[in-house]
Amino acid sequence: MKKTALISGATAGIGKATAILLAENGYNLIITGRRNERLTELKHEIEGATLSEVVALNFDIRDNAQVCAAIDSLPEKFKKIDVLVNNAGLAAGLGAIQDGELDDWERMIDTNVKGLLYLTKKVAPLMVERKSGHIVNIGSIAGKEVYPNGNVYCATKHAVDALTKAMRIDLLPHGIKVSQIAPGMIDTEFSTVRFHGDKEKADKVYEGLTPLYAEDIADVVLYLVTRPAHVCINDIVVTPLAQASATNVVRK
Ligand code: NDP
Ligand code: 8X3
Repeated sequence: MKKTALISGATAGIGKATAILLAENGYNLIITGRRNERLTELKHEIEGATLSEVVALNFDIRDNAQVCAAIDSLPEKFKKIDVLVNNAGLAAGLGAIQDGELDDWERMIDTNVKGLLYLTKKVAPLMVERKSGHIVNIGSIAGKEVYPNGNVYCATKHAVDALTKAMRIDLLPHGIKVSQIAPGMIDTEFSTVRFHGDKEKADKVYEGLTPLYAEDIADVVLYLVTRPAHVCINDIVVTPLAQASATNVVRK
């Protein structure tokens, strides 16, 4: 029987690439995001190209009522979730703490921390019931280090780092694996979102170097979820060759 993976934030970047790769590797999928057109398009693309079944759930992860209603609406078969990839997230703004925008801070905290918690709170009990499952949290190098002007984004990803460790301990008696991937620079829509749609500014982040691509992180997710039953990879930091830490980057 095919396994089922739920991937939050599958309308772009890491989530979309992970959905495609897991489907190619025999998973049925639950894909989520706010942009419904993209979800529908991805569902059709995957179902046309693979033997996977795809359920698309359109909701804002910041709204617990929407999260609960979406998971409750799943057909029984799709409630047997083997893999949860907590990926939906964003950075909003890059500036000194004294100049921070409250709205940016709230979006990051509500999405990266509270949204991840809302979804985990709905899915983890389904895994506990079956004494089986694997949660993969997409953290960041920003959850391992703090860099200039990264303040609140770094704090949210430090929270993901802490929650990953906490979940692994709490879910240990139930046979559920919990892993984190903490990537460095990946060329996705991430920087365009961070700079509120300023694509030119976003492109500068990756200028003069070869960044990671979403597919590189999808590849790590696939590796994590295909280890033997007795192996749990706790944490992986992945950077492009051109990056040694959050702030040490070489450009041509
Ligand atoms: P993208 O901007 O390409 O994708 C982000 C995804 O998150 C989209 O599918 C978006 O869907 C979803 N999302 C954002 N807000 C919400 C919301 N409120 N409700 C539901 N879904 C939401 O970025 P990435 O793929 O790069 O980012 C994925 C994860 O990787 C994030 O957690 C990010 O912090 C992390 N990361 C990214 C790095 C990078 O350099 N790119 C490096 C390290 C970590 P939609 O807008 O349709 O709702
Ligand atoms: C995204 C990577 O370095 O912009 O999490 O924080 S970074």
